Amino acid sequence: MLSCNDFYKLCKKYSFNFFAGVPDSTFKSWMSFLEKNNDKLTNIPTVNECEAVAICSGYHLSTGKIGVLYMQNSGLGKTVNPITSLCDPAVYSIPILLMIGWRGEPGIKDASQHHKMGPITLDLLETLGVPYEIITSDINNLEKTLKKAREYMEKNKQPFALVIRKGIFEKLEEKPEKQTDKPSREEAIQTILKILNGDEILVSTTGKISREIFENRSDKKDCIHDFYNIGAMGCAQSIALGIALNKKDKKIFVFDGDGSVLMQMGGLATIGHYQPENFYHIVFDNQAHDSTGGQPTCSDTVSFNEIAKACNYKSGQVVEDKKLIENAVKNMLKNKGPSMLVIKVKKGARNNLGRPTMPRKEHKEKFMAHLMEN
Ligand SMILES: Cc1ncc(C[n+]2csc(CCOP(=O)(O)OP(=O)(O)O)c2C)c(N)n1
Repeated sequence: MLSCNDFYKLCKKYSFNFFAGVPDSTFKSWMSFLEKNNDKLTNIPTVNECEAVAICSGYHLSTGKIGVLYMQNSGLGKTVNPITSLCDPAVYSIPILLMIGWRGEPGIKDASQHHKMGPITLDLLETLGVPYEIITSDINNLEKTLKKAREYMEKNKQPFALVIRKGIFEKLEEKPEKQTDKPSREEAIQTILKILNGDEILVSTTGKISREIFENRSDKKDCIHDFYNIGAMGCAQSIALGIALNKKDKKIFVFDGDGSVLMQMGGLATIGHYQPENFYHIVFDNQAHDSTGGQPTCSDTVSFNEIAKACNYKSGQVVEDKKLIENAVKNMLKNKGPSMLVIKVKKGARNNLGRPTMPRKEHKEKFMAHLMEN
């Protein structure tokens, strides 16, 4: 196991002091270490991975130093544009150390949304002309790699990647969450599901939100009203818009997270512009990327409901009190959408949370059949 402190010492030794990115569970412990040691290292959690490329570029432009961008390999897909059109030597030649969590590595069990990106990650880096090393828990190799990366980037002024295998970092003890009166995300979901009549269409975001919806559906077999957007983080709202515009006689709900909305916040403008009256956007705001280990988002300084209204949603409200959720949802349903309800929830989920069990494509076919026949 790689100790966070050893990794930290190497970062210091090779002058990697500035971090920005979107978390991945592959380096969950390193993320908590960064949070605790933010007086020693700078860490900027970003809303998406493209933003992190840009911030690291600005860091380089203003200091001549090299930043570290951490992300899951799904995020690498998003960064293809800024890597090729900003950092590539054909344009500005900007070095960044990419720290990539390798989900879906061939031969290692992982969820289906990683099955494509896992096996093509190294090929993608090769296509981009980004040299890489695969990082294991061997500290001596890591030191050699950081030295090599530093030398390569200084000489060539280009990105270099560390591909981080799953499970190499030591596990750190998790500190108990602060006591709060806020409901858990699952309690809030349960309250809403009880109010709905069962005919609404529900599109949910990446991570534990989708798992909690599935777990609280009494018919765990078909779930024909639900579309679980298990990958494509931030896209649930736009999938729902595509459905809402074409199924005007149905009420379309999005169950979203603060991290997910932030990742594609521009989508709110399209929703507001097209004014789907049957569109109900619920944001479970725990100020964290709970599904990858609870790393903070910047939502504590964001008013999603005000942003939604400024993007032409018909209404936007916030509830913090468990007892007010029911009324807020009922009120929302009395009026035409698009509307947003932000529910402040606490971090965390139960340990025995299951996952949707039906095969993805089969589930999609049933969902489509239901939508198209009704
Ligand atoms: C492009 C991309 N980057 C990162 C991830 C890893 N990831 C999966 S779920 C998640 C957190 C989602 O946070 P939020 O929407 O706030 O929901 P929560 O888990 O807090 O309920 C992250 C960062 C991903 N799936 N895709």
